[in-house]
Amino acid sequence: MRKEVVLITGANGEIGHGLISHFAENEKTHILALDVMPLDDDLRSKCERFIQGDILDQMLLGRLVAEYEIRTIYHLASILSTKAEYNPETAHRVNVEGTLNLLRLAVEQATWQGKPVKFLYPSSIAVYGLPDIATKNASGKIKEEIWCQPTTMYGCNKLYCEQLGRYYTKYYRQLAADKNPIGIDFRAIRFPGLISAVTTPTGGTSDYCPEMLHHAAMGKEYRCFVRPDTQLPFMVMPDAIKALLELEKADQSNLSNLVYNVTSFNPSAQEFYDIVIKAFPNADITFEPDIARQGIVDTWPADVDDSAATTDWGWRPDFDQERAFNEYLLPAVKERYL
Ligand code: AKB
Repeated sequence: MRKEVVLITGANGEIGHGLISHFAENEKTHILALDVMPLDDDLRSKCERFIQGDILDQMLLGRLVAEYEIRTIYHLASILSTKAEYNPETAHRVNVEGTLNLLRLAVEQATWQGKPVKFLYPSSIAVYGLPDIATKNASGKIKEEIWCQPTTMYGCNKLYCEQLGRYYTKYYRQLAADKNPIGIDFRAIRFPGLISAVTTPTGGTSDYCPEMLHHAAMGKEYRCFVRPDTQLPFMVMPDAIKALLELEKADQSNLSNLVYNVTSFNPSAQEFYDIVIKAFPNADITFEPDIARQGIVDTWPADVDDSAATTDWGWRPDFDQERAFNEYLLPAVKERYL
């Protein structure tokens, strides 16, 4: 008998940390964790098994199919927006070919199991591409179907993988004579910038908020790479984990979309700075905008409309801006660094 597991790729990343900790504390879930980097020691004991390996390694993925019954996949592995711009072709391989490998694995598992495998995919506000700052300021809350003209490789990859998810769910091998109706159940969330109190992001362009907070708490100087008036939607990590878990549990018949926006609050960089400086009055933070990275952030929406998620699966964040800082971020970073 193959062991029933939940597969988490990119397990050592920020969302992986939150997800594995949640499963370990709240649910009897056997986790098969995969990452190209070693998994942090405190997470290893929470997993059934950790494999250090690459999602581009098809032999490795083939062995997983043979050994485990994978009921749900949280495919978190990806190269984020800033890092992707330094090597777009490598990013494409990891973000697109890697996802394709996992989708294929999911279909194979579904065929063995005789029922669809759930595939949870973190997409991003990077799929949006607003043409200029005037349009961004005038657009308000962006719905899922508009301004999907990304300007980054990462954004292109995420948007395309959403489409691959749709294809594998609804149209895979649609002309085959032996067409197998059992496929995958793809569900994606377009995350805003994420802020965790226990990990710091690497390689993203929304990283200025979490970086500002963690540098201030550590007593390290921080040069913020965007203008003070820059505005993006954000969410704290516990709400990101909650969103993934709630979408996973949602009744399929209630889901009118395969892809959903979620958000919580959307401070300007100046507002974020004001809160951080109040909590850490000696923090050494200055604004030194990097024109290229600023250009990317300026194409992302100032806010998103997450009403479809609210209607279809009852989405509501636990943390608004005030609660996020007062009850999660500030107490946790102070305990961690001070
Ligand atoms: C990034 O900045 O690349 C990510 C994202 C917005 O998806 N945090």
